[in-house]
Amino acid sequence: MSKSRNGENPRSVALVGPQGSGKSTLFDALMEATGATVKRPADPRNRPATTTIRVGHCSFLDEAWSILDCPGSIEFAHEVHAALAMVDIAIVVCEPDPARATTIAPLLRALSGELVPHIVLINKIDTFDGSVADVIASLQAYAGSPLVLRQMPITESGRIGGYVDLMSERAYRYRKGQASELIRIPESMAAEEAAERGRLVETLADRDDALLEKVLEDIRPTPEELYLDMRKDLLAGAVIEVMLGAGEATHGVRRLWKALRHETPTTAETCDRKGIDADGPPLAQIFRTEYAGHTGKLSYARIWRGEIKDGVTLGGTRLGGIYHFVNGELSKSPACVAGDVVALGRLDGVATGATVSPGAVPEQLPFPPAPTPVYALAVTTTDRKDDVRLSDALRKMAEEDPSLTVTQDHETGETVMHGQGEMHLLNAIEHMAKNYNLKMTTRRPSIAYRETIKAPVHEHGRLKRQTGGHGQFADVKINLAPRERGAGFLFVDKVVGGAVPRNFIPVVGEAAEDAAKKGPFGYPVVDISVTLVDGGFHAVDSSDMAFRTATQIAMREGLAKADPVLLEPIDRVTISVPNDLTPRAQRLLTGRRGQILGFGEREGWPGWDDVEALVPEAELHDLIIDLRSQTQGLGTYRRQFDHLAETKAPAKV
Ligand SMILES: Nc1nc2c(ncn2[C@@H]2O[C@H](COP(=O)(O)OP(=O)(O)O)[C@@H](O)[C@H]2O)c(=O)[nH]1
Ligand SMILES: [Mg+2]
Repeated sequence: MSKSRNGENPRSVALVGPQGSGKSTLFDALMEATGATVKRPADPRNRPATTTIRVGHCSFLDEAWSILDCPGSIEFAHEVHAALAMVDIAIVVCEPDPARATTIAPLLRALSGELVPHIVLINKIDTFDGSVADVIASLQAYAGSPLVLRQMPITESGRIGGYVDLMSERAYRYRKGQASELIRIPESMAAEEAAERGRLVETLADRDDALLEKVLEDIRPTPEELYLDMRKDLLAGAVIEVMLGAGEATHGVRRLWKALRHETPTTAETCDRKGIDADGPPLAQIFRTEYAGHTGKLSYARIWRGEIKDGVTLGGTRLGGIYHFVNGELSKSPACVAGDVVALGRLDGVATGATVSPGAVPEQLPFPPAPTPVYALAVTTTDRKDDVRLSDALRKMAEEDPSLTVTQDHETGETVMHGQGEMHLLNAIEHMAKNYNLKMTTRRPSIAYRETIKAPVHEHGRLKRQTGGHGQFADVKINLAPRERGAGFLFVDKVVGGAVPRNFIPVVGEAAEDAAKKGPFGYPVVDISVTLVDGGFHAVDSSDMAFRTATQIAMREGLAKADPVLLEPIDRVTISVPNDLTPRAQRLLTGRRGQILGFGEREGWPGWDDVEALVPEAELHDLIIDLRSQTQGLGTYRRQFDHLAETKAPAKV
């Protein structure tokens, strides 16, 4: 594509909002309105949930655009943050339901925090029969700046059939699949319309003295003055424009396009907002990585500066293809320019988030950090022969998705995937099954139980074997004693008079420590001391091997008699929720054997609480699932290992 036909740089917009609010449907409608073809799902009610950013390129009134359709589920929030770090503007697509306003609170917070200009679209207006003012009032509670209604709904026979644009003061009737029809403002609405426009003008006048003067002198501002103010305020994050629409019925889609066209910041303005120098060598930033079949690795990038031609060296690798997304297909281009969002081919070794420049190592632009994992699953192949392919697939998956990490548990031998929820991980498993032809099973990861002893014991281990000529002999007497929690393993030598020769003593120490790696319940034994107090040897038949075996015997028998107990890891867990849900969070924790430590205001989050508790790790596996289901998906938690505690839970070996 490169530059727009009118010579302007391409601009980009992200569609964000909760799952099911209609972003993907709106994406299709926006694309279709420009004449692009889109592949619509056979049944719109069965559109699969979006799990990765979908990019589309199109041209509206001779200007080039990239649209980024983002996932809605909180489990894929990292993709959303990555997209927001790239685009010129975001459209927050919401349900027309005041009760659902809380679900976009974190998003509105992130947008105002990161100063991304945004428009709120109250969607699904085709089936809405409530009050738009109520929806706005409920959203306002979570927004960082005043929401200003741009379009006033016209209700016809109980349904919203059109709108009055409050800036141009023109009225339109929606027509499915077509541009809306210009109509006269219904007379019954005149007074209400004047009041609503007055509110809009006043909000804009807050930041424009010339406009304020006109308001005071009762002079009517022109639509052009209002357009300019709206654009300026939107850019500064001082107001949030609210529009109405219905992607499915294509209501308000052209109106939205026009707003985007007038109000979306240019690449230069976005660079300015982000502190990226306008002058300098070409610059691009990778925001997503994908392994796409025969095309190989694709790095999605926003071009911030200059022009990048295919074949140049980026991040030490020769660029192997520049792709735009035209009509739902990858389309190869010889070059891309500032403003473009493209996929760059075969940039091996270039990670998601990296800033690249042809032939150079540029300063790295900030990129959203990967979120802390909240859910984990152990994964195994059903056929051991596939193990190598599994680790290769997992490495690529983790590279594609920074919010997915993989660890290898040496103690249990488990390969564990960590991520943002059940859907996130199962989605990754499904992707691997399909793209790498792997058969896998998953289960909850094992808990790292430990054991210790509660009573001191004296134990005697003796090896005496006579097999023909050369025999084996060793004799050890040890005291086993519990140590303080966290004190670890200690070996003490108290042998006197050479009962055990010096050269065998370290062997006994090592064998004792080794034997403690697996206690009577099958888990590592911690916090004990082993004191060698006495023993015996034979000048010919004693050996390292014999002393090792005798020590093992003493340890095995001694540990079993020393009142062994199982220890489970306890984590310090902090749940963050809107404070009306604090009691719920507390119940969730106490219901999981949690010991509440307290709660208080979450720092920097007015209206939110942090609830802190000590909770056994064994109870945390699906905490995030319950927490989200009880908090409309808003609750989050973090955890940290705190200590080991005795447990009555039966040992599962
Ligand atoms: N009534 C109505 N339903 C819509 C509209 N847009 C989308 N939907 C429905 O809302 C559901 C979710 O749509 P989708 O675009 O997948 O939402 P996303 O999760 O935000 O991408 C689907 O069943 C759509 O048919 C709309 O404008 N009006
Ligand atoms: Mg979607």
